[in-house]
Amino acid sequence: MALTVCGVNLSPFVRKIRVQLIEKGVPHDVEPLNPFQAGDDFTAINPLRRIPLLKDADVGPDFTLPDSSAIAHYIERKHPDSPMMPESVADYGRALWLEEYADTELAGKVGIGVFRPMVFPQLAGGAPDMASAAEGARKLARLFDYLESQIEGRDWFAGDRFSLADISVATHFVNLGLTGVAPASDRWPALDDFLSRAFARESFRTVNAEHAEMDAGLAKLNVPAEELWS
Ligand SMILES: N[C@@H](CCC(=O)N[C@@H](CS)C(=O)NCC(=O)O)C(=O)O
Repeated sequence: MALTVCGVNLSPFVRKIRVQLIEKGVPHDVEPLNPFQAGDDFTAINPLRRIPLLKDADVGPDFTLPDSSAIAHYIERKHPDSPMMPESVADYGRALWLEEYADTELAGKVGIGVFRPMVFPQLAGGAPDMASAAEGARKLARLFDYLESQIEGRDWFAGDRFSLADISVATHFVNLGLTGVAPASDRWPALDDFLSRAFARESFRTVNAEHAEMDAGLAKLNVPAEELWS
């Protein structure tokens, strides 16, 4: 297949690209690449040493593209059918902004703040750092408030169809879910509904099924929502 997505399935950014490709019906391969174990040659391909990385054999055997946003918009240009970006200029801009917000703010506060202390030690055979994760989770209320304000009264974050903005936001909630944390539905009902709609899609169901067994074996954060966000 022409396109190959390199990375690991627990990465929210790798998931973002895989969900996009599944939604668009674009055939692709997935190749394991762990950025923490990659050799020195990885630095020449991506000086930031991060995943995902896209290979496109149509361009040439050495063609690689790093960064989920660069990759996502490259894919939109290369495969314009089943567009994952809204048509109207205003919604297009809004989708770009929400993608950026998710890639930076959500990624930092969810990924570094909660997912890493909970899941990384367990993957290495140790115990989760519940105290750090709880401290990280407390900081999420402000982000959930913002997302609630942006999704209230609508089905999708940008325009009236499922888009890259929705994928970019929802993918971080998959990682959050693996820690046992989810936005409380009584306080953030529109966000909770949005996540149910997004995760019911075949694309998310397909990629999430890959780590369902691992999810069941992971210890979850043992602090109730009322205490986290009182
Ligand atoms: N802005 C980048 C972020 C990618 C990123 O941070 N990926 C993580 C995995 S989820 C990574 O490769 N981390 C390796 C590291 O921090 O050394 C993108 O959108 O692709």
